[in-house]
Amino acid sequence: MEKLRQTLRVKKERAILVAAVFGALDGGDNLAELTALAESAGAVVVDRFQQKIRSIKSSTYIGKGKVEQLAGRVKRFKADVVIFDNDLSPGQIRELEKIIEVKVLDRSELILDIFATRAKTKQAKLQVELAQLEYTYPRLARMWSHLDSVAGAGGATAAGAVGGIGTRGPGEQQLEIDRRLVSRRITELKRELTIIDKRRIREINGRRGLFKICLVGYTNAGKSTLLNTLTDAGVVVEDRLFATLDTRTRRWIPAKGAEVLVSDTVGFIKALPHQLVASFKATLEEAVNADLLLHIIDVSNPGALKQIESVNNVLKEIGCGERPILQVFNKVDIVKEIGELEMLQTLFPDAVAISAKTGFGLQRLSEAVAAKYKGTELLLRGRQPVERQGPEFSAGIRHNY
Ligand SMILES: Nc1nc2c(ncn2[C@@H]2O[C@H](COP(=O)(O)OP(=O)(O)OP(=O)(O)O)[C@@H](O)[C@H]2O)c(=O)[nH]1
Ligand SMILES: [Mg+2]
Repeated sequence: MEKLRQTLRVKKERAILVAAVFGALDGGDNLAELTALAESAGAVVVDRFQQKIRSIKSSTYIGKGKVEQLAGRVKRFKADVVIFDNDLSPGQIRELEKIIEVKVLDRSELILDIFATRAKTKQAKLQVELAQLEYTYPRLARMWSHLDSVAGAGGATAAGAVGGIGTRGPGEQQLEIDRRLVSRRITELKRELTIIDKRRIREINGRRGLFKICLVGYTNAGKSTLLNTLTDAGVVVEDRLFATLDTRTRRWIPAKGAEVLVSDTVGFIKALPHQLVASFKATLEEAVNADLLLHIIDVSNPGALKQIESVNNVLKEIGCGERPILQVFNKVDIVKEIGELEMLQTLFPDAVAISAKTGFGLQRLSEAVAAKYKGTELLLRGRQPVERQGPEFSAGIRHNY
């Protein structure tokens, strides 16, 4: 099982990135994000290109001629892996690998790989493992053929058979054994996660009388930085994608007499694999239960508007499309295009502009949150009293299992 996971790793490998786009090329947005993803996974990007396509080729996604060009570039740049921005079917990956002769990964596999390297808590580890297994389950055949070629067919001949395509040798049996192992492990993971989820739900219920805020937003938008600035939380902040995979909750007093809980959680990205959204449901429960969502937007990023749309889509997917939400324009200290910021302001006139790093605008943010808090205070008083949980609670609630 561990071997299988390693085949999807991109650590310290020389990567060529490919983004196949329909219609007009987007000026490199797709490649910029894919580069950040590949580098977050530890790869070195040696070449990248966008390919305009009119239709998807069922066998190789992009046209055969282009695949051959790609194979040439792989040799020239001594690449170990080709990463597509698009999601590829197991069959397409198999065909591409045959021609290109190095490992081919798609965007979802890359994201899953980053999550796997970032997961620190027991819950996050289980959640990532579940998502990876569910994603890779239909791809097991491909991975075994890949492993066989890596091991010089040693895997297939170990039990005395001549390996190769179409032969019902031990390779095939191994695949069956693996399928069974994977499906057993998936059941096990789901059972373990259910136990952890129950504990989390008890905790969330225990905070019923408090006003809860959840920081949501695109990965790298500055959610953890904001939580740290507001509450001295000491959460790790990094200029890498998916720095945070678990939830931290801290107490914050935005105005006299107004005490709220703020939770920082996992960031979103365009086309987040569904398997990840599903297995991170419990971590995202914080957002579902929040009285107010603060949508943190990196307005220094030229793709901010598209990122807002992606976040809104994930919010809908996890069932909080209708929650009260306040847009927070972060990183205003490094905005270069004032025109774009003004355009965003016309679209979201209530948004509060801040810099989580310099502290700019935090007073206005506190006032805006306090106003929302006052609006629901009466409602909150009607809820059950809060269970105070001793010194651990005042030091901040951690969700590290
Ligand atoms: N200049 C500037 N940089 C910021 C600001 N807020 C955050 N950053 C930087 O942006 C990067 C990402 O910040 P994080 O707080 O880790 O972002 P996040 O939203 O928690 O990211 P994930 O956990 O990956 O979803 C770090 O390098 C921060 O120092 C800001 O207001 N101004
Ligand atoms: Mg974070």
